[in-house]
Amino acid sequence: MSALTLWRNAKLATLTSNTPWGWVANGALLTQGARIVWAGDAAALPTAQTPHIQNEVDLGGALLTPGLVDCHTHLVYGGQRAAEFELRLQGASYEEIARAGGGIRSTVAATRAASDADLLASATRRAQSLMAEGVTTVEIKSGYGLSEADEARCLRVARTLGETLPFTVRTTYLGAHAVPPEFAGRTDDYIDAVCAWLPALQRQGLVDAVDAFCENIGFTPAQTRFVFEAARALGLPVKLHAEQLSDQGGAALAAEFGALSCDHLEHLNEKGIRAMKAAGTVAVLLPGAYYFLRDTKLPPIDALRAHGVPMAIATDHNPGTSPGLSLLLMLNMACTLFRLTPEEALRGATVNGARALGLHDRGTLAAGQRADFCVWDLDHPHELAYWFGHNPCRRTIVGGLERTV
Ligand code: DI6
Ligand code: FE
Repeated sequence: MSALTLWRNAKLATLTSNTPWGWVANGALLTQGARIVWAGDAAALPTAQTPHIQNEVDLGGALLTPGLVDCHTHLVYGGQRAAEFELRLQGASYEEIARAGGGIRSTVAATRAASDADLLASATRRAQSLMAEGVTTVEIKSGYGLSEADEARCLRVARTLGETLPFTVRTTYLGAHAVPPEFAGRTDDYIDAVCAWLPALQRQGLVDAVDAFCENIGFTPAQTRFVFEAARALGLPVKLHAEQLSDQGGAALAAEFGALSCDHLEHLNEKGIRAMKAAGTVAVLLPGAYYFLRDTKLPPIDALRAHGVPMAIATDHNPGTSPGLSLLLMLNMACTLFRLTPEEALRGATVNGARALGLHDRGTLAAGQRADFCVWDLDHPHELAYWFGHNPCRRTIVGGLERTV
């Protein structure tokens, strides 16, 4: 057996069981390379393993959790939209700005104008902010290129981030985010193009999943179905921006395609909830967008909980509706605004976030999982959802190695 590292003298929120937090008061972890080989009560450390321990790290009684997973971001884009924020403060709505050609389309223009190096540099800085708070896996969507070349460019930048920074990147193709100016008035033609670009993007290894914006200012369920059929034909999993601003029945449609997740969900109805439950689809809640749009319609949290639909929490980082880069602040907002418990919020940014990406090898502290974990300057995990504007992340271990950001 090859060398083991013992991480000892820690409090563990393993999140492995239904016991509160999967709590282990006097815990330890054994890692081998990029994997956890054992996690549990220090007194139960398997004696067969001890001769193979080559390194020992004393964590001084600190709190350990799985590495955080931000399962919904739009991290790669050019420009910013602070002027649009001011317009909204003066009374314009997000939909009005979008219909007038601003919104997503203005970021598309800025993204197309940006060089690859600029896109990579700005996305790197954003990724570093997320990582500083313990994010070890992030999903990044395209959707600000909206041409074959620019979508490929943005997805490539996202892949490059994953190759150059110490975290995992999963990429999602969101060609169906908005209609670009060259397709104005020809939405169905644009959807055909979005579907036609997909095989080449997949061949270049740029796509882990496919998403769409099913909305009155986005795409209809029928158009979304075309995109999903194209994804299914290539064996790619789907996700959906569903029921954010209106009830389009998008969640039920996505569930029909076995979607990994439906995201936003403020206007989700009972039928959608049942369909998501039956399909094993994760509900990704995005309190940053709810807050920044000053939304008042809450996602149906009680019903999601009653039906046992797994809930995830993410930043939705994007320049229009959620310019924040703190997943910990989202945990706080998930509790204050959406009334999740602190434990639901943490599970949402770890094990359920991973599940929303189709990843089952991370999100808990257990044998066989990736050795991605955070060491916090905290006594108890409920503090993760309590403090805000303060970063208690002391160390992050990714694939068994300590990272410096
Ligand atoms: N929903 C969102 O919250 C983002 N995209 C989407 O489909 C917003 C994108 C933007 O305004 O730039
Ligand atoms: Fe989004």
